[in-house]
Amino acid sequence: MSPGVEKFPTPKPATDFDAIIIGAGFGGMYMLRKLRDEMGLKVRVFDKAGGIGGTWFWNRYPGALSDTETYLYCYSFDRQLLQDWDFNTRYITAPKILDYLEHVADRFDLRRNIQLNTGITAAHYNEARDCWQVQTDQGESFTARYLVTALGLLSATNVPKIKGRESFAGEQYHTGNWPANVSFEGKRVGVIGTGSTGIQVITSIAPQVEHLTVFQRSPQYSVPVGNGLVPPEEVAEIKRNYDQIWADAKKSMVAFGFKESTVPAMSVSEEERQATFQKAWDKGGGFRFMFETFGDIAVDPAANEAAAAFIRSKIAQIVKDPETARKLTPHDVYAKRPLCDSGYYATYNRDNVALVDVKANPIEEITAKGIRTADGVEHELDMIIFATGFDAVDGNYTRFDLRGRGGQTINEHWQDAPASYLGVTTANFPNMFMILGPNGPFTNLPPSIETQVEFVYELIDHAERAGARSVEATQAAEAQWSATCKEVADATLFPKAESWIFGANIPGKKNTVLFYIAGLGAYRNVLADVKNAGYRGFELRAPQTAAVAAGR
Ligand code: FAD
Ligand code: NA7
Repeated sequence: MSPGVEKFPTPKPATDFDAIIIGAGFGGMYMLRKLRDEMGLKVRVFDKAGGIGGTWFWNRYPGALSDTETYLYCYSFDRQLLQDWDFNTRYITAPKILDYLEHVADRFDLRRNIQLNTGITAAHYNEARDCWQVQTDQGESFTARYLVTALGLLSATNVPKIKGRESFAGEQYHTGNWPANVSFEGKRVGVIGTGSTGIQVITSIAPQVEHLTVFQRSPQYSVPVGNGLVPPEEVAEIKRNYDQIWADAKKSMVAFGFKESTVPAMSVSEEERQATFQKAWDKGGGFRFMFETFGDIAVDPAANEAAAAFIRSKIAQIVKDPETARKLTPHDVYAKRPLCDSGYYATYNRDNVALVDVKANPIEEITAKGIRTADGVEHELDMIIFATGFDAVDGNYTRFDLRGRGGQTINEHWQDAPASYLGVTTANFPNMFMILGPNGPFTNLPPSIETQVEFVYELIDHAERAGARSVEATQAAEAQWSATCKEVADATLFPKAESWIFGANIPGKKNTVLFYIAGLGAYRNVLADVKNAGYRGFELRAPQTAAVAAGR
């Protein structure tokens, strides 16, 4: 038994596990490592997937690529892991991210505590016994004192309810649940959706398919990703400087590894502004374009319009057919998750690619042969790809039977809006800790995940040392955090664009604030303040000696 366990004197209820973690992606795997190896807890991770890796297990569609630069799309917690990781491309493809996570699982011997192919169907907090009771889709049930939900924020797939979908005689796939060995050769393929995923899949498969029809609801602002080889000297330099790189990233706003600009776009001459945008366009990277060029693109309408106009001018230059260019050109605010691509707009210059604007000409139904639009045209297809995104952030929470104190369901608790205290806990759900829950930071995610896992670890440690039976956020702290997140979001242009960042992509979903947009540095400062103030906003409850003694 590790020294970590021995130092906590309070008798604990007898449970199958000290902690159950749901989800074996970046978040769940690191949480397992911390709780098992550093605190000595008995832990089991469950995932409905057939492999570890979360997002990168599921999203195997062609062209899937992280648009965080490779050297920052990884864990930072282990220096040697960073030194040993060989990479040579600026951005990392999905299969390589999965390889990396597989390596992490082996290196830290994580697999022995991960149960795959097992969905959690219910998790109920049992107040009398101070524990979580968890049921799986394999008919098992387990108890644990702590529940960590690392369910993923872009994981619950959104398949739109389009009339006739079941009648389609060809193949149909959602990008977030992509099977092995899909072949495109000689096929007429339709892609619905042009977000980050749609852009990647469209650009990647266009040269492989016989014909591609893109069904676009909203035109998008996208800039080149700028992928390519990283010279070995640069990799060596990154490895030498890793400590500083992470320290800087964790103090920054979006944690994408560059210095965010503080220069207002309208404070420089038109010539300088265009030169700055052009430089960013040539270098590549969506977050770079939005945050490294000028400091106010996401907040000042004039700055935003300048950036948007620059991208529009590029579309006009790249796309040869004026009508296609017109359809591809956005006119709304540039305030969705910034996108980048490997030749997206130019793909529409190919003879085998057609664009259908489904806002002007909506999809009426899916037929056995393809997709019929309102103009009466039946687009004949062999395959339909739904690149239609996710029920983001709370989607996986509301899809299983999750109940806190007094049997309250998460849907009841989040009736007005998904809420949390600091993105990691929610009131009335004692001893439950979320990784990337609602109102967490909006950044390159691995460092935010690590930040949350480490905070949760310390909070559990704090509760254990105090001999508490449970720890939970107060309602007041949660309400205050929601108000803070709203205030921060309202000071930006992000709420003005309709996207998953505010739940606007799902029909019937309330449009609410789902992120803390002040950045990772600010977020880490808040967490440090909360901790230094004796975990302000959290309530520790004393052990129920009788219940503890009674055990299971
Ligand atoms: P996930 O990796 O989503 O893992 C959650 C796991 O929980 C899943 O395996 C799921 O099966 C499991 N699960 C959920 N509910 C249950 C249940 N009831 N029972 C059992 N198992 C369950 N982020 C970036 O920072 N940069 C990027 O460039 C980037 N690119 C992305 C590209 C795509 C296509 C997608 C979809 C996401 C991207 N992301 C990116 C976000 C990405 O999701 C995170 O970076 C990160 O992988 C999240 O890790 P996680 O462990 O929190 O969740
Ligand atoms: P997104 O960004 O939500 O994009 C989904 C796309 O699908 C988007 O273009 C939607 O149109 C479109 N969509 C959704 N429903 C429909 C229907 N019913 N009809 C037509 N088109 C539809 O998801 P992604 O997977 O691309 O990216 C999500 C994040 O994952 C991304 O930011 C990365 O972080 C990884 P819309 O634009 O809303 O009009």
